Amino acid sequence: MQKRALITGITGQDGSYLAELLLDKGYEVYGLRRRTSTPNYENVSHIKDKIKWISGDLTDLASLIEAVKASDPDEVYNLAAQSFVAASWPQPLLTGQITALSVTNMLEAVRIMKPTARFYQASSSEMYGKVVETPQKETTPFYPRSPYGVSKVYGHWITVNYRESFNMFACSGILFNHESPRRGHEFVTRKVTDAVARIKLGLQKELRMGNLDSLRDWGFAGDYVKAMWLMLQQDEPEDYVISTGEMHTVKELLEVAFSYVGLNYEDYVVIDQEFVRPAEVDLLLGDCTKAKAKLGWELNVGFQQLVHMMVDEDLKRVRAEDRYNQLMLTH
Ligand code: NDP
Ligand code: GDR
Repeated sequence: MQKRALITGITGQDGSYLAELLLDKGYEVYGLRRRTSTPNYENVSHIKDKIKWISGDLTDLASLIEAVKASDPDEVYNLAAQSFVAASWPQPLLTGQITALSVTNMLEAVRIMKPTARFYQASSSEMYGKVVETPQKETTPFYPRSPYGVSKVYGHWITVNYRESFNMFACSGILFNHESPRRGHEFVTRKVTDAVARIKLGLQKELRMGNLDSLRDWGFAGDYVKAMWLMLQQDEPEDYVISTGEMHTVKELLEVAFSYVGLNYEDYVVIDQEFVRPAEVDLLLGDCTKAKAKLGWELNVGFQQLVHMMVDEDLKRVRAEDRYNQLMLTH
């Protein structure tokens, strides 16, 4: 029997890689998309026709009930969120509504319509926030440092609660930062690799950045979505940390990205208070021993390879956009 999966946040970075993975495995993939005046399918354009699209919004329970009814899923992956930490200070209530409370909407929709469906919640290393213990593992206490982090803690515990209250197969994946050429442009890796491409091609002169000292455990999104799927294939629902176990500063990210195209980041980077956060998460380093042992999950792409891959893709894209703009100017 062909399995059916419902993915929220399918137009985002992780949703697009997960949809690819599930389509390759022969799943029927349903994607929840919210209405926007100008729809953006950039990340899923290559598989758009293979996805069964359902309209809905995470903040609207009725639409989620309809979505679960229409897709009748074996597995539900709840990836939708207001996912940009920096935006969660100027928009704390919106972040709370989408990233926290709406997890309950999704769980309720599943509980009411298809309680046997397996449920994945996209939890985050941002829940650890202030350093209590390193490396951080499933048992490390949470101390979030942003409205986003606080919201994810709610999403995490309500998922655990539905598992314990209603015996639902609900798992929470505590994923550390993961990146790719499909990463949103405001996140630090993509902001840097896009700027490196533009500076190299003479289209940008400087790069304005915030805190260069924070340490992150950066992996490749394509590897991380495999862990999401693996969690839902186990006999028992559990929570897992997914990480590389290696950390780098933002400064190292700059060094690797700029030196790859023969440039020195110090010639271009300007510190701008606009990008410094009201409260910072200084250090994230994950211990994914449990995932490796129980899920058999493995990493394929390392830090340097990831940054180089992103720079290569941005060079290709920016070159193509520039050629197009030149063509438009001459016509
Ligand atoms: P993205 O920001 O790339 O994608 C977010 C997705 O959520 C988009 O498809 C967006 O739709 C959708 N969305 C936002 N609000 C709503 C809403 N109200 N109703 C329906 N859909 C909505 O995130 P990522 O792919 O990077 O991350 C996926 C999930 O994993 C998120 O929950 C994130 O918080 C979490 N996470 C991410 C990590 C990372 O390093 N990437 C690490 C740990 C957790 P639209 O296209 O319309 O904006
Ligand atoms: P993060 O990712 O907040 O860890 O959340 P982001 O890439 O935004 O920031 C990483 C670190 O870089 C520092 N930084 C800057 N960040 C941005 N965006 N822009 C800058 O100019 C800049 N300068 C320095 C930040 O201060 C921070 O320390 C991501 C998101 O995907 C979340 O959804 C997810 O839950 C966590 O990762 C795990």
